[in-house]
Amino acid sequence: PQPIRLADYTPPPFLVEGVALTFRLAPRATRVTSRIRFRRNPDAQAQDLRLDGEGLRLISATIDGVPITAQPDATGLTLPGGDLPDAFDWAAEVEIAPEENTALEGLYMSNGMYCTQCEAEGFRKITFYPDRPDVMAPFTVRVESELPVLLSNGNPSAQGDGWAEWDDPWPKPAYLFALVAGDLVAHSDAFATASGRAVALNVWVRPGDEGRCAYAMDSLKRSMRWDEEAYGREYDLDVFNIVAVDDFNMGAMENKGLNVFNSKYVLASSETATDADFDNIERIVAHEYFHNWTGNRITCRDWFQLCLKEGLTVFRDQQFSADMRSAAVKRIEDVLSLRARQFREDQGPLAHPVRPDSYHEINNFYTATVYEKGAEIIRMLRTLVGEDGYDAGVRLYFDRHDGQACTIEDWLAVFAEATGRDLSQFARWYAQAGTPRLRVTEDWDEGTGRFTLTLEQSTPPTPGQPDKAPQVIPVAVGLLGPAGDEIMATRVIEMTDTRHSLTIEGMPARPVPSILRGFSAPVVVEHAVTPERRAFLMAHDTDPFSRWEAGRGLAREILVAMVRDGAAPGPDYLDALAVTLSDERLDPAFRALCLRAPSEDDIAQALVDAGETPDPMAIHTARERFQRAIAAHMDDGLARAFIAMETPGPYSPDARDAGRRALRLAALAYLSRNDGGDRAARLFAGADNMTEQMGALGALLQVGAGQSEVARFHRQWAHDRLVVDKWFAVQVALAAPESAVETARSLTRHPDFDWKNPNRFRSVLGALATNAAGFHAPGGAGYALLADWLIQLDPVNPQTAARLSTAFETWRRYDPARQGAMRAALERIRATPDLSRDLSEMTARMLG
Ligand code: HT7
Ligand code: ZN
Repeated sequence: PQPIRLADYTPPPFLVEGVALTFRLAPRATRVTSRIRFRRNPDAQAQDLRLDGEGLRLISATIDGVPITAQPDATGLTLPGGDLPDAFDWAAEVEIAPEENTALEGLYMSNGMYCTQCEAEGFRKITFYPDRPDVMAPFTVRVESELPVLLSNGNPSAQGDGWAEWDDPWPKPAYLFALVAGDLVAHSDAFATASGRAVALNVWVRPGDEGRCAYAMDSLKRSMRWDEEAYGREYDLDVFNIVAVDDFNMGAMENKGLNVFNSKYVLASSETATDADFDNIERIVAHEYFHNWTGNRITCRDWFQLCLKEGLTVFRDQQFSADMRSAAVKRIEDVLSLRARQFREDQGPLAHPVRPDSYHEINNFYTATVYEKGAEIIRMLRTLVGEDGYDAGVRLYFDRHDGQACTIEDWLAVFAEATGRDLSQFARWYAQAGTPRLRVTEDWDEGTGRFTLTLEQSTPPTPGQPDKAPQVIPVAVGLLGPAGDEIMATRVIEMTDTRHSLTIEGMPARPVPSILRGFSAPVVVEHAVTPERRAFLMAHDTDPFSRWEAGRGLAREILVAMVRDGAAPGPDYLDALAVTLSDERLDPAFRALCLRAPSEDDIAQALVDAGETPDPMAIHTARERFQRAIAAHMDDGLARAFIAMETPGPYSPDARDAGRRALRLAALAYLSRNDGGDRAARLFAGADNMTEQMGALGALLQVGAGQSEVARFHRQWAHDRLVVDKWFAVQVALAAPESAVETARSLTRHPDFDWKNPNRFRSVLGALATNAAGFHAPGGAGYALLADWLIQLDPVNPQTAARLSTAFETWRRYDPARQGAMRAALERIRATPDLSRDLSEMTARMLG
């Protein structure tokens, strides 16, 4: 099949002036009637009207009351343009079977509740419609069902026994349509907007879960206020509903006025959710809420422009979290995630531009590149145009494009206009895949006191893009004096050419540069720096990100050396880490991040960068020795931190207490290597919150203990689906390399393993892929197990299967035996009869 190409975009031949839908809900035979008012688009060349429709049983269809003669094919219905009046009413009735919908796209059922997921192309599984984001229309919806709660987009307009009607006045694309019907209860609240309008807020959950909604609600209210204050954006309906669903392919969905969430990102209590869960809930509630303006009021012209809404909304949720918590810690966490997910993607066969130019299945492009690199582009743009320029550009964007379906060109044009800058070179960030490399060299002339910093950029080839042009790279640089004092405050070098030099005259002594402060661009810095220099920056850099980065770089180098020749970490590093651990001026959350060893995947990537073939087992062993060396060297300091970071009083998910717990549990993980898990066993036995219970369990499993705690944990939490997900995941993720595959295999036979539930599937098979040494254990059993399960899942839920197939994206990194086994697994998947478009595209791209 031919891919869909950005270059082939044409405007819709007909626009929609209004849509009225009626749903008569029944698990196997839901009737959907649609009345759609079409009008010919004056900006389009005359064309046939394509109505998308998949898996629909057409019962009747008329145009202005006259039955149509056209017959649907497997993907929709074409109405010949020449036969159509300039404006007409379409009326149709179709039948669908939500209970049989296991793919969780369109209208489906989860625990007796009806819900929808229409992004990207799920609406076509509900009724015939031009299912493309540039067709925006106001919708009214009538839902008929015996279930007590009947929800759709917009404001409630009328309701009676067994029915409810909803009216969404804001024109929207079909991917933002939503309907929910179920036996639900609400945790309710209210919000007064800046202009004084009252908004009713509800978080809808299954009965029994209403006590676990407070944090999501609080996050929602803080998000609403923040968007008013930071971006001047008010909410625009009388009601905002959030619904928690157990069976969900991703995190959450920003349907207009009716956000649908994976229950994992709504439900939280101190007993059942970890600090990380609370953090995610805050972030994701904010993200979906922010989409109301960046995505819903202004949407994407086509799916190639996905980063227009996603990159911007991720950037906005990052700003929000930075304001709610520690900005420095948030930045480090975002960079860790970017490197782990996006850099990895960018360096392999799945690399693609932030705005791709072709696809087979758009669901495969909800990637770290579109989301996270997309957010980094917005951050760079803000750095380049300045805060005021950014605010002016954003204001113009909302003023000019409200109610429209836009492109990246529209987005960049408002900044060019508001600031007078030429952003044509900057636009390359959207078009070129790959992570730029920034080579840094220094020149010091003792006699004249002249210091020169030279930067050279290059971007490696990526699939379909052998040659890259230079990009605009904002490089934030500062200089420190030999005593650790800041002698040049942060300055942003705007690099536009392949090579750029900065010379500073009259320095009394050789300065120490601090490069890429705040991680000012998503690039890899190649700078040959001595360990002493890194330790110096780790102790003195005034930029917290760069300070952390210096320690991280040091740890990475030590680990690479340990993998190569079995070396041990030297006292310099260990002493510097000990100083950081006990420096009470530093935020505990920051110290916890400094204690976190680079992941096995990071070390593998560092070896690949050095032109070597990573051995996952050798990496695992080296990392374990590294952590044991830290534990042995810092036992006293770790023990002190473990005690000092106790959080007295009732559990609070706030950043301060969460940071203390993060440091306490990081210390515990090291201490367990010294005490065999005694402290962890005691903490597990007495923990009154899930953060400490899970932290203690993880610490035990990491040292090969904890089997009785595993059993106890399951007995305690067998009734709680989200906690049981954690129970599955932790055992697989932290299993010893030799037993990880068997652990995963035996858990797939556990009676609680409900493989059709995406969270549960991910908790075993997704966790296996995160256990690098276990997944890559010699013999290829991990690859075979994952391939078997992806083949089984694909016909049931292709989207989730395709997403998890990315575990294979690094296959070319490894030795011939592993490469052969991974390749064989991918080929076996590819050869499976009737493979979905999702998984076919992924395997084809990975195999190259
Ligand atoms: N815009 C949404 C992306 C999405 C999605 C969400 C849930 C299930 C399937 C999905 N397909 C695409 C989520 C977001 O970025 O906010
Ligand atoms: Zn989003």
